This record gives sequence, structure tokens and C-alpha cells, in this order.
Amino acid sequence: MIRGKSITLVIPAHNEEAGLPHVLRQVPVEVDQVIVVDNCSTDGTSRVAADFGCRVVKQPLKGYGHAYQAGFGAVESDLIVTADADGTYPVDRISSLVEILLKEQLDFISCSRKPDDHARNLNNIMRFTGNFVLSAFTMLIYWHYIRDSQSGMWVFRREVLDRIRLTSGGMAFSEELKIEVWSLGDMKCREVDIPFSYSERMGKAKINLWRDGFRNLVFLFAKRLGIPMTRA
Ligand SMILES: Nc1nc2c(ncn2[C@@H]2O[C@H](COP(=O)(O)OP(=O)(O)OP(=O)(O)O)[C@@H](O)[C@H]2O)c(=O)[nH]1
Ligand SMILES: [Mg+2]
Repeated sequence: MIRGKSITLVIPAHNEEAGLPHVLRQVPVEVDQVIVVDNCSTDGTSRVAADFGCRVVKQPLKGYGHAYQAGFGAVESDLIVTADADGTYPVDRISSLVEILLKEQLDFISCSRKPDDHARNLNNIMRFTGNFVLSAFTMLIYWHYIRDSQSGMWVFRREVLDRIRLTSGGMAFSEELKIEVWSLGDMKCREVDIPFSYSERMGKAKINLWRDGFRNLVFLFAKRLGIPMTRA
């Protein structure tokens, strides 16, 4: 709870028993509830989450978007914060991010990832390039400035969800959420830089860079044209 506002952290997790303990140990005391959405894990993800006192929501459908749709549906608090289960997002910064939201009377913060390591391997170069291309297309198609359209750390007021319609079941959920919030027209949004470490992901990556990158790009156009693409 910060300034009378209750806070829920929602974490999508598919086979993340390796990363979850690291993430959950860093959650600040101000966070009232942690919801771990376990979609189709075959490892100890649910057990680890329960051991840490998290609420476990089971999602029988695979996909990043499906995980968030189930998790958001279970939230009862005033504010929602999100992060991956792999240790890449600075969960220990949640309190200061919430302070920014409340102090500046914002509705929605999307965190923009600033790499705090300098691993110049091919995988990271592809990620940067992919993120850059997708953010550029997002700006062109939706005419809204954004540095990191693919970021998965957001801080926002729960009531925002009552006014938007989220359809993506996959990785495109991240860009769809931002686009939906902008499209309301009366939301106070901001991007806040966060330190981020691409090279320190714990556990196995679930994303497929080429497949998901391409789907996310197609999703941007399809959404603009009003074509439903729930699998992306
Ligand atoms: N890709 C993917 N992620 C899922 C799914 N279900 C839950 N997740 C979780 O969503 C989060 C994002 O997936 P990641 O594999 O970390 O994707 P990413 O952050 O774009 O890629 P990395 O840089 O490798 O971490 C993780 O916490 C996953 O466990 C799913 O079906 N697919
Ligand atoms: Mg990740």
C-alpha cells in the first residue's frame, strides 16, 4: 500500500521455477499481493509461487497475453504492476515507480528498458534491433511516441482495464495494451526508464525472436485495420 492505494504485482510464468525465487525475493513490502499466473507449466512454478505466499492463478491456455488476461481478471487492488518471472525487470523499483504514478497523477506508466550491461552478442543485437523496428512501426502506424513498445513492465490504475478491450493471447499483448490505453484519449501516460539486463535471464527463454517479432509486426497492422488476431 502506498498513499492508501493497494498494489498487486502480476507475473506471467511458464516454466519459471528457476527465475521466480529471485524475482519474488525482491518484491518490496509495499506490494499487497503477488499473483503468479501459471500457464501450462510442467515444472515447479506453482509450488515455488505458493511457497512465497503468492496467489497462483492457473491459465490452461498457453501464451503471454492469455496469462495476463487471466491475471488481470483476478486483480482486486487499486494499482497493478507487472514483470516477467525471469529476473530481468527491476522489481525492487516498484515502490518508486508507484510514487511517480501517484505524484504525477498518471494513469499508466510503461517502463522503457535501458540495458545496464553491454553484452554485445548476436542474440542481444537482434533483440535491440527487433525492439527498435517494432517501436518505430508502432510510432508510424499509431502516431504516438514510444521508445520501448515491447516492454513488459507497466504500472497503472486498475480501472483502466474496465475501459479497454484486450484481444491478444500472445506476445503482441504488450503493444496492444499500450495502444488501447492511448486510444482512450484521456489517459495520462508516461514512459519511465528502468535498468534492464538482457544477458541475465534466468531459466530458458520462452520467446522465439523471429516468429514473435514477425507476429507482433503483423498484429500492429491488423489491429489498425480492425482485423482480429487473437493468437498473436
Ligand atoms: N513467451 C511466452 N511467455 C510466457 C508464456 N506464458 C507465460 N509467459 C511468461 O511471460 C514472460 C515473458 O516471456 P519471456 O520468455 O521472458 O519473453 P521475453 O522477456 O520477451 O524474452 P527474454 O528476453 O528471453 O526474457 C515470462 O515470465 C514467461 O514465463 C507463453 O506462453 N509464452
Ligand atoms: Mg523476459
